[in-house]
Amino acid sequence: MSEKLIPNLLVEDNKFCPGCGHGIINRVVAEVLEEMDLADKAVGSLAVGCACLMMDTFGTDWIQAPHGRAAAVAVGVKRVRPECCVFTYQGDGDSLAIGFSETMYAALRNENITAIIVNNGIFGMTGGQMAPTTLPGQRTTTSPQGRNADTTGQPVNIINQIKEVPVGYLARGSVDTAKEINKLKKYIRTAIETQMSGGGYSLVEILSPCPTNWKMTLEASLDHIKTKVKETYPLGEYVKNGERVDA
Ligand SMILES: Cc1ncc(C[n+]2csc(CCOP(=O)(O)OP(=O)(O)O)c2C)c(N)n1
Ligand code: SF4
Repeated sequence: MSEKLIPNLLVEDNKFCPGCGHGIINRVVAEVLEEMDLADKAVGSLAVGCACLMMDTFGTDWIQAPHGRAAAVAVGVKRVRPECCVFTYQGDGDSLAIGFSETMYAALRNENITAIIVNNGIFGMTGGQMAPTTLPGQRTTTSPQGRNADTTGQPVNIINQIKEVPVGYLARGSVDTAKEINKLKKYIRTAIETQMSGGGYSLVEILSPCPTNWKMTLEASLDHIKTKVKETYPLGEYVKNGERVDA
């Protein structure tokens, strides 16, 4: 008997660069939706960035919002189709720069949607510009001397912004090791379970490599996440069933 290795939702090979974290995250999301029997009920909302490459290869229904507005569109879909599993899939530039307001207000209203935010610390598709999540000192195409937090502010930690208000589920995962990918899958499953049981807003932020714009090998990119990015963005669950579970 042949073993099913690739989720049916991944209808074509992805178009991400070699070593990109988006490909792993796509697979994890697809596995969770299929295992929960939600593939036919899922509606994704995305806007711009490398996430958009999914629309041709990830076989669920998609709506493309204007830059940053995926959360607002997802809220509209969920309110009129509450039986659907409605999720946003966005990069950090999209969801936390132009879309910061939409992301925050969906959380502040505890809207019953799931936000998936892929934090690679830069604007990927447009060539590696500084994002709200760029680490202090990190060189990007628009901060060639390294990000100066005195003039550009501290990195945005969306989970710290949201964890003080009533929401259903908040977690931060990573794709830098197989163990972390397994944990990430549990986080995404719990987030979607929260939504489908009417438990309110759920968000999973994911630390993800962009070897192309970091100008690093994949190995160096994963090491960068382990040794640098996690210091600023600690992993784990922060809110579960509407209660704080972080220390
Ligand atoms: C209104 C508008 N402004 C700017 C852009 C250009 N733009 C396209 S993708 C992108 C950055 C996306 O970065 P991010 O959300 O971090 O996703 P990544 O590509 O890194 O996965 C920008 C600024 C646009 N498409 N529309
Ligand atoms: S530019 Fe970066 S985020 Fe975009 S597909 Fe390539 S590696 Fe992934």
